Amino acid sequence: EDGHRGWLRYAPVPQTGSYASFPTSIIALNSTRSSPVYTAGQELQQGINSILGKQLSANSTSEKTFSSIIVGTVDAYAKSYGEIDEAEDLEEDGFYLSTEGRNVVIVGQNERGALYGAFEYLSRLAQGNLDAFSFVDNPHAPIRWVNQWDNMDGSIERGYAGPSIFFRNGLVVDNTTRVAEYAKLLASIRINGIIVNNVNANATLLSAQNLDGLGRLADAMRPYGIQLGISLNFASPQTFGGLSTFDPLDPKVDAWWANVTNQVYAHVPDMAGYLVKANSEGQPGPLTYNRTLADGANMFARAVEPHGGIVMFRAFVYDNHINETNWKNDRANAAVEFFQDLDGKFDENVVVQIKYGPIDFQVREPASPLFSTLRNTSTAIELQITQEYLGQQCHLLYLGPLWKEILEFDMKADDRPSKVKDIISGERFRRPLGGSAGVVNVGTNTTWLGSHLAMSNLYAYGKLAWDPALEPEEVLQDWIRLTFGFDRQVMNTITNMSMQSWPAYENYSGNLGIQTLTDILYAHYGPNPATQDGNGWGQWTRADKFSIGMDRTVSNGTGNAGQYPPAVAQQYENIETTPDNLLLWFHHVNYTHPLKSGKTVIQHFYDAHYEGAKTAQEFVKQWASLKGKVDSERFDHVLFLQTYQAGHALVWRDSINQFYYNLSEIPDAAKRVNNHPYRIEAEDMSLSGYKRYSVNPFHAASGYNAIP
Ligand code: BDP
Repeated sequence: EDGHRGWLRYAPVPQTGSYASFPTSIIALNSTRSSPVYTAGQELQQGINSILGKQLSANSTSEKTFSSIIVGTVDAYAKSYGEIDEAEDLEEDGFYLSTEGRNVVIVGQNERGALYGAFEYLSRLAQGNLDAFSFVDNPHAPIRWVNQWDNMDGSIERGYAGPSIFFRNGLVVDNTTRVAEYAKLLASIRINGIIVNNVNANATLLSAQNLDGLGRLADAMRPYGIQLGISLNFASPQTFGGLSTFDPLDPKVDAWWANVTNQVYAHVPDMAGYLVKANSEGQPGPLTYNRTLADGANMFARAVEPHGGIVMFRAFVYDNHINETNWKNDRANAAVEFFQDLDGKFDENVVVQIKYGPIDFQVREPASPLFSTLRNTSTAIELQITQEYLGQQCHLLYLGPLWKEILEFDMKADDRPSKVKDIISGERFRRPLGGSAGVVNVGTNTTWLGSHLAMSNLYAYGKLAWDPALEPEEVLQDWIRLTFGFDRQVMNTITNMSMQSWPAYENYSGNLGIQTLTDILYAHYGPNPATQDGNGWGQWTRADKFSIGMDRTVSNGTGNAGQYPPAVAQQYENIETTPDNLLLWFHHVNYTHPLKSGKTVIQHFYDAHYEGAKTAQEFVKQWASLKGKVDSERFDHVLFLQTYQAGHALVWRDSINQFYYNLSEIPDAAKRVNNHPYRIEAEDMSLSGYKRYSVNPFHAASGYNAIP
């Protein structure tokens, strides 16, 4: 159990009588090799053999045996067996699944839908569900993509599971076995597109050799209905193409991109489209030539339009050298400031891809106000499966509940229900396109993400992209059954640990909306609140001796609260109606400010850090109780990570508490902070073979020293 099959383990299930009348053959209608329907047939055959130990014959003709599993598109089904009523309700990528008659019928609106239906059926079998059911399932949104931040040299930006499965030494890899396996996992959670290279893109991806390579990647993923797309570097016409400019309104530049795009499509005829990060964090973009971001996006849109492609244009545009001395400056305002005047100016095949919060994947952020600003532009939400600021897969953090909260948030645009999930689906503002992009960053590690338990996040991402109405806990439990089997204690324990994991991490990292308080300058990992302020990145806390928090009100602060529709703006403007967990996101208050709970801000900090770290200690015991119930390979791996997390949670607790104690000099009512009665400093022991060194940042170690 090295994790490489993820949740598609197809472990044998305890069988009951109802398995006796199981179908004896699989018919994959009109399938040609490497088509998704063919894949569906193969997958059903292998999966059923593995789950039920039944060897079914598989063929592509319509001749039924007494009882068959029939999988195909709605058109293929109608030709062989006649129309089915439910077909009328099918939308793009949707499927109809019925086990009610003698046959199992799996019909997709298209081939991809048929494959999704097959995976759904297998998922139910693997969870021991043999009920008779019949239903139509359609996606909430058409775009359900993942992004990989893989570099051409094989490294992965913010990837925590080894090098890239796509690139090595500047080139696309030759062996695409892992690529196909990844595509299979993605298809099983109904993902339909993937951007394979980093948003900080390298133009050498466009070399002739790499275009061949892209063709190879697309071929490996096409049988799973996953369309390939790529990130582009805006300056490519100049840096790679040898032109003197990359001005998006220069006809030479336009022609250059049209030509490159034609070449890309010659290798990947069904390419999904482009992803573009422009004028952000040092990346080139149209602003260099005083052109708008829409001018830039539309240039790519024109190039892909004849091929049916789309452009995902990122809203993550901000100045990373903002002047902190100006009280009114605020990075959280950037996206709306850059995009508000461009609404309606993007071509129809452009989708603006918006990170869930206004800053950057922090442990707690409000939903980005840009979701309600853009009414005449298609939008998608960007989520992060890779835990960049959230413990980098060394800390357990099940993200389903965080995403759910954002997706269900009501922006109240024009005082009408306007949940984020219905904005990004295109429904609320009647847009033709929309959906989600999840930054995954799997690597060559057999666990894909570097941690077995972190895979629940990838699973939940796909499930919520398809249907945001799902409950994250139920999604988690499906994943647990598929990944670890049916034992009740295993189920309860992993459920408890996962559901407590976001609150725990928030408790021992950054509370009350102050952001995660990791090191900001590079690693984004351990505690380092001192790096938040005093630089141009704009993830400021404005903490001083007496007070803390960003005043984002319209009346006294940066005006950010005013970027939301009036009903939400009023809620955040007013300190009384701002929820405590976003208090310091929107307001600057004294450490002694009382919260709704009655505690002061500083005492809440102290207490929460103790509580969060305590929960992380309990995870170790909870996991250890599963010894013998989980195979030893995964048991040991998870135990190692949980033990590590328990230790690191203490580092977090004490660093953050000490930092704010030093700053405020307000004692902890429970007399724990700055006073550790039970602690024995390693540097006070007699050391043999160990050296002492001073730790930077100093507050990450008690006594400022570590003994490695
Ligand atoms: C930040 C990451 C950086 C990414 C950037 C982005 O630290 O590595 O390039 O986001 O999303 O969170 O473009």
